[in-house]
Amino acid sequence: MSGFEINFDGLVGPTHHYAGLAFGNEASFKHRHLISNPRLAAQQGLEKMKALADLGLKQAVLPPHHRPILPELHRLGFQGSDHHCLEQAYQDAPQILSALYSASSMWTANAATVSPSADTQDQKIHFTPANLCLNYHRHLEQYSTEKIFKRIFQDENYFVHHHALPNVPLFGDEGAANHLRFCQDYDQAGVEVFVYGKSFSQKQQHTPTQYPARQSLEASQAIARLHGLNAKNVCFLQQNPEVIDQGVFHNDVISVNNKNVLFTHEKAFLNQDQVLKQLTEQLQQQSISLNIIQVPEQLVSVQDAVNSYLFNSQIISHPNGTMTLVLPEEARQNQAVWNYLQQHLLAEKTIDNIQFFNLRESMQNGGGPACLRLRVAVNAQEYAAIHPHIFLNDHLFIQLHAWIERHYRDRLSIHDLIDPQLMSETQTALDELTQILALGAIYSFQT
Ligand code: SUG
Repeated sequence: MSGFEINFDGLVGPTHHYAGLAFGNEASFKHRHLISNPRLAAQQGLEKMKALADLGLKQAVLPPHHRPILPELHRLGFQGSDHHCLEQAYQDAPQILSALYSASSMWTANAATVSPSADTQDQKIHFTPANLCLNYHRHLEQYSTEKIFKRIFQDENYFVHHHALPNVPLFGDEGAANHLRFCQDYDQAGVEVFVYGKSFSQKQQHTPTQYPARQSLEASQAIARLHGLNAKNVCFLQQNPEVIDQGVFHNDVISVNNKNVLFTHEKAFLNQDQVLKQLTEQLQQQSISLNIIQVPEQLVSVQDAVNSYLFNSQIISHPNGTMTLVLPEEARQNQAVWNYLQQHLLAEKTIDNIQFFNLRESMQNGGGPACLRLRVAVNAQEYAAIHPHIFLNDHLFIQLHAWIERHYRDRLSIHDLIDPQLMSETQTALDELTQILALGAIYSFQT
């Protein structure tokens, strides 16, 4: 067996709700305080996983993080019984309560940056959890992410785990959402491209003015060093600040790649013509011939790309060499995007098929198909060393489906977060999930 890529999708947690927490992510802002449906959200994500597993891809599940984070409420000065703390927080600081209940760990493209063993000096797979330090609710994820990853990728012969970078904007890191890896085949050495929004050390004229640049160059450089990547096989590209200001809060909202294919909007990067020419040459030196599908503004505007999440898609490779683009339903509903897909993308023939999924519950918080998955390229030995019980097969699908039915609510408002019942329901659900996935004690209430 040669190498392949595993998609690790985050299961949506039972406290999924709309809080408007992510400044610069326009969907999050637009849908704040809408009533959510956690059960539907989890089912929609699980259906996507099942469809990809049915296509013969390796598909794994990452558990949600434990919520609420009660010790954090105490740290912030809320005192008394748990219920009293929740009520006080709801009255005084509802945004903090939402943050401590957020199910944002579902977007596992932001969980970590992963470098496959074919790229690293010690020939092991390296993981760095993202610190997500520009958003309070998201920076809380890094600790559980590290713990869960160490549990799933335990064997030190194959896997190396780093701590998240320091929690300051200088090292702001959003994980794989700002990371592309080009290769001829998954187990061959690749070129890793780190896309940053801002540099603190380089004198720059161009930075966004409306919305924050979440990923820093300094963070990307630190990860390349930590992972032992060869400088010849690394490239740092700056995101176009203009598109960050139009709601492209991560690079994966405007570009996606698979193997030697880059699917991107013409406005994704700063000095795009020049940097893509350089990238093509760099890849050529590694015997990788870059195939760029670049979408002009004239056919799909940045605004249409942000609204439809055309680029927050997954390009998947089938064993026969064909590729499918996995898109959110919103891309079918956008006329400009639909026309582009039919008249240009499919006619161009790099991508052979397109498939749409309804992920509306996640989309309304700015999370499309690509946000929900973390890619890990492995060889056969590494695959065999991964915790086996998280791989989706028909049996696990049925178990998880029933588990969601048993434990998830079908409506959740911000006000429901003070319901003590929600806290105990969530705890029971996660306790049971760790048994289904045979993960042992990974949550704080279990230790
Ligand atoms: O960080 N939304 C997430 C969406 C992450 C999408 N991931 C990728 N593009 N890879 C974010 O902006 C909204 C939560 C709320 O408002 O309730 C949120 O965190």
